[in-house]
Amino acid sequence: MDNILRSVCPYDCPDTCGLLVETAAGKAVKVSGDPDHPFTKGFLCAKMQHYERTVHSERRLLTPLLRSGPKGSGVFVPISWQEAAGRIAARWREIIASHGAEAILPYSYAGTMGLVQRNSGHPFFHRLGASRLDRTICSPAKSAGWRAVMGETPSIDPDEVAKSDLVILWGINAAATSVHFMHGVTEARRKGARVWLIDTYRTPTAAAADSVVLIRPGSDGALALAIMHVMVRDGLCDLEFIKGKVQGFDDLTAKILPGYDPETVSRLTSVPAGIIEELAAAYAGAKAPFIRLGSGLSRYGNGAMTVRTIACLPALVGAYGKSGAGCFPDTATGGAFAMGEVTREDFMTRPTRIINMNCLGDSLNSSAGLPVMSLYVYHSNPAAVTPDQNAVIRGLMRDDIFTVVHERFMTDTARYADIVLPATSSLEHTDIYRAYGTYFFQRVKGVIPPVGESRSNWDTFALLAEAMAFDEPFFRQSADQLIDHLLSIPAAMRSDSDPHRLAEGRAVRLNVATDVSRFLTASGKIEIFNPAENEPLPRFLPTHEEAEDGSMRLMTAPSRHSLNASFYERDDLRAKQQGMKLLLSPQDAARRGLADGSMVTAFNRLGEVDFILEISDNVPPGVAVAEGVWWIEFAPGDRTVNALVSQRLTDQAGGSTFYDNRIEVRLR
Ligand SMILES: Nc1nc2c(c(=O)[nH]1)N[C@H]1C(S)=C(S)[C@@H](COP(=O)(O)OP(=O)(O)OC[C@H]3O[C@@H](n4cnc5c(=O)[nH]c(N)nc54)[C@H](O)[C@@H]3O)O[C@H]1N2
Ligand SMILES: Nc1nc2c(c(=O)[nH]1)N[C@H]1C(S)=C(S)[C@@H](COP(=O)(O)OP(=O)(O)OC[C@H]3O[C@@H](n4cnc5c(=O)[nH]c(N)nc54)[C@H](O)[C@@H]3O)O[C@H]1N2
Ligand code: SF4
Ligand SMILES: [Mo]
Repeated sequence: MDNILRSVCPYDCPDTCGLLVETAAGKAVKVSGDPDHPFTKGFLCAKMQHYERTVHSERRLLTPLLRSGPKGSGVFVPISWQEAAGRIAARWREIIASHGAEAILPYSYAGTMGLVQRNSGHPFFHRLGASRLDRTICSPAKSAGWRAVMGETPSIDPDEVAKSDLVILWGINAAATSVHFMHGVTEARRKGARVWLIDTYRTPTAAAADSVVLIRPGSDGALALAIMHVMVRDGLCDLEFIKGKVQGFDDLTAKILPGYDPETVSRLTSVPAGIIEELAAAYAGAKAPFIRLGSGLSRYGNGAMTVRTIACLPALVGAYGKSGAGCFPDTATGGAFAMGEVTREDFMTRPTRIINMNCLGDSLNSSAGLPVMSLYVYHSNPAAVTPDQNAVIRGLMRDDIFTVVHERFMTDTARYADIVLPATSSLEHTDIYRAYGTYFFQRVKGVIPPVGESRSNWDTFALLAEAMAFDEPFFRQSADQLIDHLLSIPAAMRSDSDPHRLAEGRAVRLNVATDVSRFLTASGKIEIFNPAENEPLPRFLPTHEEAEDGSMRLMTAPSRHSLNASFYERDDLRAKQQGMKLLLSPQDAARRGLADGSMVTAFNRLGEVDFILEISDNVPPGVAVAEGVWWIEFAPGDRTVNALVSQRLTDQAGGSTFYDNRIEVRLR
């Protein structure tokens, strides 16, 4: 054994676990959790316990590839990096001459969360003058809804949950997506806290809850208003806190809440009125009520408004500012690093057009305006993860669009590329990582050499910059030089950070004032009434799919054994998912004469997808569940879940609406 080195989990997960990697002969042989990490404490989720199997998978791409068969056939020949870069530059010069640089579209998201590797395309494409991508696939509506009430107020510390006596896990499958947060929940429960879960089906997190409330998809805003209705009706609000620190309580009480009595809301939400009463009494009666807000409920046509409404709840009981109480959406640590030094918007000579990433399908197929003539995909897998898979694949099939994909694996997207470039894994490159579910950051170097001829995002853009003859010295620095530069710019959040721990690759705490007693809003108060919003008061808005036509709302939920479309390269983790399944309630299956284990086709106006049917008591009537974002290669048919998801956006911030779709199901 050579060495045990520190690293960090690069995936899009709030925890950002510290890793210890054992290496031997230039390979990673064992990956374990770093016990020195103050939040993740040496425990890794099931996905990362054998990360070395991902890093050294037989499926890793080892050389650049040039397409030699028809688009999508997956037939390629190896070429050198110099040839690949030369071909890309030559084709882009032609496109720039004939259509202008805005005909080139970058597409990236969160294959790696490292601040430099993740953003290393920004300076390049700004300098090129390419179209810009609005990166709104995850949960911008959640942020918008939160900001409408709380402004820039920092989140509380997630560790506070351990001191709570009533925890609501709201629209979050935390047992899959926030495993370390669950340690705090378990601790609170051990001390007597009661845990409520509010979801649309019984997820694996239900096992950790005392009460599970199954709610009609997209109706959580109405539930929050009913809880407030009961608290006002029964005189359970903290009027002193409200008087000093809340704006708009009287307006809400007079104009909005009367319409949301438990009986009315029971019809909107399918939650029995008695449960609404019980939840309201428990919430108002708790000493330290803590809401952990997931993203699921924000991915609807009314998603921002739903989050905004829930964010008002703690204000009514004075929970913000109390130990162990409040509402935790994510941490906001944007001020920790001067990211403009990485993204370099100043390299743009004029503002270029912006394309919403959720609408990639329409953008690639549109004949109106300037067409997309080239797509450059890096650390994202749009053929799998993006809404409206059929439209995306139709676009990727176009012979007139020149597609380059920089990837670790031959993904659904890479299969359609003209040129595929091999990417390093996080163990092979340097970066700096900032968690979004805790207040830590960590700088790590590559612990093994690049596998095959793979190159990091940063090094690839350096090569492309050279091929495009960009003469800015910026493109000739190393990723480490840029990280050194970032760290040399002082920031209040890093004023206490220990340079020795940082140099050793250990997690370092950001110094954020998490005692929420000052509110960073325009009024300085919590803004239930926010005059800057189109709707100055929260109310219940409909989703895109309110029609009750007997079809089912499709939950495109996360799986414990994958992360978006990542980890499908792993035979061991795929096996744990036991095939690409659709979960239906016994009632919905019976009504359609469908037996457990049969092959079914789910369909709507956008597409058809084959699944293995599982009849499950965990799913209520009117809901269908498809966990995980499978690769087409392993699907029972030729499409996966996002062929059933539309490109429609959220009420604010242009977010995805993954959960706001209906399907019907028949025997295949
Ligand atoms: N294992 C694993 N971990 C992950 C991921 C993964 O795919 N797998 N993805 C990562 C990423 S990118 C993200 S953004 C986070 C997301 O983490 P979460 O916030 O946990 O996930 P969501 O996909 O937003 O969905 C959470 C839950 O919301 C429920 N839900 C859907 N609609 C509604 C509704 O109308 N009301 C209520 N109350 N609940 C609803 C879903 O059934 C689901 O159980 O997780 C990250 N971590
Ligand atoms: N049905 C359904 N669809 C979803 C979701 C869902 O829960 N259900 N979740 C949605 C959400 S919340 C999100 S955030 C998006 C996520 O969408 P993406 O960010 O596209 O997520 P991944 O599927 O993880 O794809 C990332 C790809 O990056 C590659 N990669 C990893 N590291 C590197 C690197 O350093 N360099 C390069 N060049 N490549 C690298 C990986 O091999 C992987 O194929 O998906 C969305 N789509
Ligand atoms: S995916 Fe999340 S829980 Fe799993 S190792 Fe990575 S950061 Fe930790
Ligand atoms: Mo996400």
